Amino acid sequence: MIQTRIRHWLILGTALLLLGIVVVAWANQAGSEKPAAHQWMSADFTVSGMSCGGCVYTIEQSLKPIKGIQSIDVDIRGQKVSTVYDASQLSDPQLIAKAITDSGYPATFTSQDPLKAASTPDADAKGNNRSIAGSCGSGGGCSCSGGYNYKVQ
Ligand SMILES: [Cu+2]
Repeated sequence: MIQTRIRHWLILGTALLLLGIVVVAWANQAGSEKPAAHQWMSADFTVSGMSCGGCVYTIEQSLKPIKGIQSIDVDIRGQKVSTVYDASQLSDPQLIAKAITDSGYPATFTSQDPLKAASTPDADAKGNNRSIAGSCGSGGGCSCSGGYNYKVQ
């Protein structure tokens, strides 16, 4: 009677152990699938009409829905927007220019370059930090100093 119960527990224990091994093996396999490699590019745009933090915010919002954009730098004084994007997700930087233009600031795509390995977001993840904080202080109640940078979440 007791021996039968012990045997039941042994069988149940063995079954659970096997199940556990199968689950762990499956999880390892699922985890080893590599995501597509990033192709980080920087692209610059000439943008007219930007004058304050509100303009920066509007442009930010217009670019957020675009998949593959990693970061945006807005240079209000220079009337320039620089972006870092992943070309494996976003093939045409003209889409960025179009989104900025559609938000009310006529934008022209000027140039793009592959990012050097040391300055890619992938490198950031390994500890190479880039500045992502917005800086302010142009006076006149404006919340920007002509430069603003943020990382797309
Ligand atoms: Cu503004």
